[in-house]
Amino acid sequence: MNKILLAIVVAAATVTLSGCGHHHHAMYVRDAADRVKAADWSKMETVTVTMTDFAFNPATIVFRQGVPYKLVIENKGDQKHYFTAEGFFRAIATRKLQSNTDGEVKAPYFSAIEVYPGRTLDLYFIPVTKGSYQLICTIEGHAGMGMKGEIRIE
Ligand SMILES: [Cu+2]
Repeated sequence: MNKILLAIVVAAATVTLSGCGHHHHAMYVRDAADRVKAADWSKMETVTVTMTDFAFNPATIVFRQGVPYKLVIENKGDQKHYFTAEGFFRAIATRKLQSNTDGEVKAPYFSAIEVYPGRTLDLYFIPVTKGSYQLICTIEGHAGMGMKGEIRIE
């Protein structure tokens, strides 16, 4: 398990370094660790998004810039689903992704989060870059059946 977690962190760090010098939209929040450390997590707000077969509820999720959040991503469907939102993940300072039963992963950022049926994962983060970002489930056919949404940072 430790080796798997380490591989994820290393892969993420590698992409961060190779991203230097590219356009802003292709990059991630560079000072994420400092922002995470400086934030007052006692003021954290909790937002829940529920995945079903085949929708995100709510389909539009709004966060306020600078506020620490726990985003609870729960899968109440009968199938596994992906919370894929690359633009959003590039716009936030990620603290960690946590499972209430299995542990947590600390990484600079994620590009997609898969949640098994009946399970929940919590994403701890701070919104940094204002904008509107696409949210979809990347499993074939799911977005077409309605599994898409929007995440806004205001
Ligand atoms: Cu799906």
